[in-house]
Formats: sequence, structure tokens, C-alpha cells
Amino acid sequence: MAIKLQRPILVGGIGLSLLLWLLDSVQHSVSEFGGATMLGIMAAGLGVLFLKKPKSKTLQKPTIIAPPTKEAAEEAIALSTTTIDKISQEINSTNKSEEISQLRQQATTLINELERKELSIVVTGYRGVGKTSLTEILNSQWLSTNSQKLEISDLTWQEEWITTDEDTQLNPLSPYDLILFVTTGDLTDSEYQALSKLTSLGQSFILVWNKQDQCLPDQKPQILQKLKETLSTIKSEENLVGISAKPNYVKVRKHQPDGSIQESTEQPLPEISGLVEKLNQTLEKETEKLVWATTKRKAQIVTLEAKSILNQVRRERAIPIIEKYQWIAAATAFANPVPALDLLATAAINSQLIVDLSAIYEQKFSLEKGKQVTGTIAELMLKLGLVEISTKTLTTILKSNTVTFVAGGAVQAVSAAYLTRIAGISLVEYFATQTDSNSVNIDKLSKIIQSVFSQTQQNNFLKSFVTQVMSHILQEEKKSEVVSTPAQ
Ligand SMILES: Nc1nc2c(ncn2[C@@H]2O[C@H](COP(=O)(O)OP(=O)(O)OP(=O)(O)O)[C@@H](O)[C@H]2O)c(=O)[nH]1
Ligand SMILES: [Mg+2]
Repeated sequence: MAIKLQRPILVGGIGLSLLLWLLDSVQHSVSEFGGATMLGIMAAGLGVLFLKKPKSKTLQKPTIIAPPTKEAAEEAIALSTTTIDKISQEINSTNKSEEISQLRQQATTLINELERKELSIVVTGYRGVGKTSLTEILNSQWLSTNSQKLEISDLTWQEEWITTDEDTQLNPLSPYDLILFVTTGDLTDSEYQALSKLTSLGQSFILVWNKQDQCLPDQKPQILQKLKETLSTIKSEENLVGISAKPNYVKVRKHQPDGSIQESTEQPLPEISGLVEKLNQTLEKETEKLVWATTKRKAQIVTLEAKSILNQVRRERAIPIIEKYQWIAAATAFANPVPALDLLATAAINSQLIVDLSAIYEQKFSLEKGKQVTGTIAELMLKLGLVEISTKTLTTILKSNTVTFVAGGAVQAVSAAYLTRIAGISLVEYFATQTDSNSVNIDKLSKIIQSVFSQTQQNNFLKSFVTQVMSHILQEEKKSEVVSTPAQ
């Protein structure tokens, strides 16, 4: 084997070191069971691994964010500009510079937005609560009486807006100044979570209880009380009004002069006076604040978008590096499939990979730090059972393909490459969300590793990965033969 390695230390990867401990026992079990049985066991193992933590349904109280100020909005705009400046230096000569200059343009226009006088209002809520009816009636009855320039549209609330990452404000409601959240009575769990989400994003809302005509008069105070109590947990009990945007037809009985009774159906007029009053008050007192808050959110979005471009560019730089180390790990493991390699030496490839990746993400780890993180990742992979599961899976794939199942080294090679890749991709995702902190957040890293691992378990990724690694190794072998022939 004549594989050129530029780094001084190079035996194995995390993959290899951990894997070798486990390999013997795993190989036993593979030979004892048929491939299908093993797959079953693996699937069960994975199931246990990923089902263990069901999504918590507990209602979490949102952080109530400080009231908006002009200064806070200006700071957010300034941050977006400096972020863009910094990023455009780093990604200088890439195809992303056009996108970056568009973002810069957006950041510049935000400064003028601080003085905006017109407001945009959105009516939202789950399906069938009366959003369209309310929007129509506001447009036809209220808008014309108002001197301020306003825009009102309606948009159905989507469940997934609740779960999007807390850091990202990329929510389609972000650009609206005021939200009218429509419900038809006591809040459901999802509705409460939606309002909590809006609160934590700093988006002002009025909770509109619609279809009050369907409610019996003696039930009204109870529901109102309940809604107020719920809203008080997110400090919004003041933001509640009841309406009937499109009351149901009612039977009307009219006494005729001749003494007979004539029955007909009539639709009562919409009852939205409470809402109109609340809206007028809000616009009068809050317009500036609403505009500052929206502008701040928009600036935050520009910053996030700039960062995401940076992360794309960094990822494009990181992948070839991960692949390079992945092949080194494979080749080394293939050449030395001895289950007794020195543990410290075996971690070296991954330590160097971590150092290289940290440099791309401007976190510049020392080799010492790289070693430490390697140890952490190795421990996590072992604890999560990933080493065991992947070794079993890869062995089964190799065995089912007799052409590639070459000698003992193949399993070690493929596993070393695979775990090196998982470690590399996980770090890339970890660094992408990390601001220069020097301590590694184990919980976060662990979650990322699990998710990267489960992604690679899908879509035949492993099968094609095994083929890739093997053809890489065989290629290297051929090269080394060609190189060594003339020397003989
Ligand atoms: N009784 C009663 N029915 C109402 C009221 N407002 C709306 N509705 C009825 O509720 C149904 C849904 O109203 P829409 O305005 O279409 O509700 P929406 O939220 O836009 O519905 P989607 O767009 O399908 O999500 C219609 O049958 C309306 O007539 C109200 O105040 N009282
Ligand atoms: Mg509608």
C-alpha cells in the first residue's frame, strides 16, 4: 500500500479505535445469525435508540422579551451590516457574493423602515375559525374609516411554525406588525403553543375569540375567564376580544296585523365593535413600537440569512476535508486490521480532522484540544451505541456482497471511514451553530451526532458508502502495485 499521507500521525480514526474493541464480539454474532436476523436486530436497536425520547408535550412558558425600542432595532440593523461585512471578506471569491450584496441592500433599506407609517396586519389561526370572514369585514368596514395606511391579509397558521428552531425567526409571520390570532373558544394546546411562540419571537398579537353567537350567554363569562387566565401566563391577558364575524342565520318571528305569525331567517349583523376599538387604541398608542419590533425582526433575519450563506460556503470547504480523512482512516484500517492498536495513536486522524474543521469555522482548536474533542466524540458514539449498530450494519452489507468482502480488513476500513464521516459531519453542523465558545456543549453535540447518524441510515446511503470505500481502497491498492512494480 502506498498511500501518501501528509500528516505526521496517522493510525486509524475514532472509528477504528472504538471499533476494534467491539469487532470481535460483533463478528461472532454476525456469523451466528443469518443476515436477515441481524438486520432485524439492528432495526430493533435503532428503534429503541430513537424511540427512547418521545417528544415532550409539556407546555413550555416562553421567555417574554423586552418591549421594543428604536435603539434595539438600530442595533439589530448594525449587527446585520457588520455580519455581512465580515462574511463577504471570508467568502470573497465564491458564487455567493451576489446573494451577499442583495442582503447588504436589504440591511440598508431597513434604516428607512424605522420611520414607516403604514402597518401590515395579518389574521391567522387554525382552519375554519373565521379568518377570511373577519378579514373581509375589517377590510370593508374598518379600513375605510381609518386614516392610517393599513394592509390586512389572512394566512392559516401552520403547526410546524411552533417547532421551528427557537433561534431562527424565519417564520412567514415575521414581516407583519400585528397579528390577529383567531380562535373559537377555549384555547387548544396547539393554539396556546402558537401564542407562546409568537410571544417568544416578540410578535404582538390580539387574541380574537370569534363565533361568539354560537355560545350560550351564561357560558360566555366562564370561557372569557378561562381565556384570560391562559393568556396571563404569557402576560397577554389584555389582548383579548370577542367578536362574531359572520353570525349564523336566526329564525325571526313577526306578528302580522291580522294576528298571524310569519317566520323567516335573517343573518344578524357582524359584531366586531370590541375588536375595532382595540385596534384603534393599538394603532394610536403602539404604531411606532410595532414598526421598531418588526424592523428588528427583519434585521435579525438578514443576519441569519447571511450566516446561513457563510455556513453553506464553509460546509462546501469542509466536505472534501472530511472525505480526505475518511479515505485515510479507511486505508489505514485496511492495512492494519489488528484489534490491538494503541488507543492514543488511533485517535490521531480524527484529532487532525477536528483541528482542520475548527480552522474553517474560525474556532482554531489546538491539536491538544482536537484530541480532547476526539475523546468526547468517541465516548458519545460508544454510549449512544452507534459504533455497535454501524459495525453490525456494515458487516452485513459487506457480507451480502461477496465481491467486496475482501479479507478481514474490509470491515475495519469501512467502519473507520463511516465513523470518521459521522464525526466530521456532526462537527460541521455543531460548529455552524456555535459562536466562538471554547468549551464543547456535550448535550448539543450528542443530539447532532444522533441526528447525523440516523440520516445516514436512510436511503441506501450505507450501501453506496460501502461501495465507495471499497472501490477507493482497491484503487489505492492498484496504484501501489503500479508504483511498486518498476522498483522491483
Ligand atoms: N356562527 C358563526 N359562524 C361563523 C362566524 N364567522 C365565520 N363563521 C363561519 O365559519 C366558517 C369558516 O369561515 P371562514 O371565514 O371561511 O374561516 P377561515 O378561517 O377563513 O377558514 P379556512 O380558510 O378554511 O381556514 C364559515 O362557514 C363561516 O360562515 C361567526 O362569527 N359565527
Ligand atoms: Mg379562509
